[in-house]
Amino acid sequence: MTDQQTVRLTVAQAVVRFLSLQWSERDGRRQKLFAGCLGIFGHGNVAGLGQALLQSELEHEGREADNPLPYVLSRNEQAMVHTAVAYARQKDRLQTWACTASVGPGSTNMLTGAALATINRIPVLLLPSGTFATRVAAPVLQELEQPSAADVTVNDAFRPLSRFFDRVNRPEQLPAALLGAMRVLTDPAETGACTIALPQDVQAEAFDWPVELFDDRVWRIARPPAEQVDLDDAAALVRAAKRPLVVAGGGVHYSGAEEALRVLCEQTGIPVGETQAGKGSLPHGHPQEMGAIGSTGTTAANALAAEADLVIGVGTRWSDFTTASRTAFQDKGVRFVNINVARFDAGKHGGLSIVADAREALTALGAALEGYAVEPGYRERQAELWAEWDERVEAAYHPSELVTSALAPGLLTQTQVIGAVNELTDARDVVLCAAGSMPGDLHKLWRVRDRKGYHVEYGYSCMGYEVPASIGIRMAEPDRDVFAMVGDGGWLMMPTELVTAVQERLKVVVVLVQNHGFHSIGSLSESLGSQRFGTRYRYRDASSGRLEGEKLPVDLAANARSLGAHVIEVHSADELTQAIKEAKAWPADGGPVVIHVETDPTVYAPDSASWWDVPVSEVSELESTRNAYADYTEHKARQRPLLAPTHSTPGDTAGGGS
Ligand SMILES: Cc1ncc(C[n+]2csc(CCOP(=O)(O)OP(=O)(O)O)c2C)c(N)n1
Ligand SMILES: [Mg+2]
Repeated sequence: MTDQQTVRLTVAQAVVRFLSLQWSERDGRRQKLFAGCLGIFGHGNVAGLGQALLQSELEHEGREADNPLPYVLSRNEQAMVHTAVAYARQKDRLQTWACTASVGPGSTNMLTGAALATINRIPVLLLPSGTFATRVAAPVLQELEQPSAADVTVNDAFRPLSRFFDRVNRPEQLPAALLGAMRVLTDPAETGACTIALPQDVQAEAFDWPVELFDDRVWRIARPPAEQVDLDDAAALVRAAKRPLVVAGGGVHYSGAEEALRVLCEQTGIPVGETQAGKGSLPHGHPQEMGAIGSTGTTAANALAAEADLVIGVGTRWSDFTTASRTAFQDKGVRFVNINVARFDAGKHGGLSIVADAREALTALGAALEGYAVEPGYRERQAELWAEWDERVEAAYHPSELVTSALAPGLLTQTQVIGAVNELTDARDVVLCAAGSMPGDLHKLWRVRDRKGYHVEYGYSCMGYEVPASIGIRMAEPDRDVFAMVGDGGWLMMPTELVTAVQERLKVVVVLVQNHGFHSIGSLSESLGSQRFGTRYRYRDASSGRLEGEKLPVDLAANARSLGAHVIEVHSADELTQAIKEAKAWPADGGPVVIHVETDPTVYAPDSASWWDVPVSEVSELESTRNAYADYTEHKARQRPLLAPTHSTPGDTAGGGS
């Protein structure tokens, strides 16, 4: 016996108590790390974490607001991870949710969410349940049996998708697992899905825990400063550049670096192109704001990218959409400076790495660039390019009579829908999207007026993210209205989470864009010579045997209504205006509103003058494919390796011209 003070709890009770006591802190502000626990119970967790969460809820009966780990029942385990991710992203990664799922399919349903969280660098804590650690009654219901590896469970599938993984087979292992997960969740460079697999028997097992496991614990979110040598080199590179360009990624938002970026850009005149996660880094209308960059970019940002001799990436992981599959940057001597809290991203494109917090690094770089500004001609070029683009956006928001009269009765253009939502919502409202043709159109066209007003998940671009994510955003910031733009394809993947919004009386607005199939992949297919094959929602035609028959008699408005939403069906621009106003006036605790609108999938947003690498069949019996392949090889020729190292001494080899 020792004089160690202990408290006897089950593993699950210990998990709940521990999570209740975690805090994050940044810039002197402290907040709960976990807003609560999302879950769906089954035999893996009902008596373990389920019992522990019940106990916590009952302890706070009548004082629900004091319950440190409230439970929210979701409808699908993938969806609950999306909800947690959206919440964490909206909270700049300072707060998140835990997610508990049952053994087997309940847990593996979370895999897609895990991948999405890790790819987008968003913290979520996943608690999949596992089959008996003791294995006395194996195989149990839903247990995977691998004849060649007896200790493998379906939860091993989380390993490659998680930034931290542990399985607690013995209660003694729990403290280290919890502390490890907290460390990674709160590390801005490492963060992503953190998974602690909890076998069903272990969850219910009692243990004498050291009391200090349940002390309040504060995790300070680091703001590592840049090293002076790196800043000096970066400043020298900027001073030597004629056409510098900033590419702002999600890291600008997570760090809260928007103001530092604005100051730097105003001081120097350096223009900014934004990735999907970085959109809104500068507000719409700022003179250095060139909007979206890359495959779904504005012609303004893309023209400047093509000419840039120095590209300063801030908090970006340089996805192919950002680099237009490495065709965006065409200057022969182009060099990169990468400001990123993750060394992994900072090293990309042979860039000069500034491994630092974005806000800290931008502020310090601004100081190092004292007295420097781009030439006036470069500012003029930015203004011209932007004016030209903005005019196109205006025309897309308000299509001419010529365009609208060509549409079938009752149809609107998608860009018209985007325009109406943009113009009739408040600056602080959040537009939300993830997959289909809408993310690209929003990236180009949406006018962001608030740093947290744009939420497009485009790391995993996961159909079905939108409805569950709208719940996460609304829970994170109940004083903002959230408008989820969802295609009919995306809707059909995950409409059911609407029921969770009904249950929680959450006002979320879904703009459900019906175009009878995949506008996005349909046009991609056409451009690649595959003739929109298999991308339309049609009956199988009796004579041809192909999916080319009549449109399907699917009533998605009725579908939304059946799930408990208030549904508004619109058939004209005026009705759309009324619907958005009605949604805005909808009570804050009135539950979900769905605006159902049909659009014409053959009217496109303005072109980006850019490219995205999707391979085309090299040989084909189809002329359409052969033509597409010829086109493809032309684009491929513009692709660049972006390998040239950016040396620290300008005038030596960096930016050296060829
Ligand atoms: C889960 C998932 N499956 C498949 C895809 C590939 N995909 C991207 S967009 C798309 C079609 C989306 O259709 P819809 O939501 O109707 O939007 P639209 O293209 O019509 O704008 C598909 C199948 C994906 N991104 N996510
Ligand atoms: Mg569609």
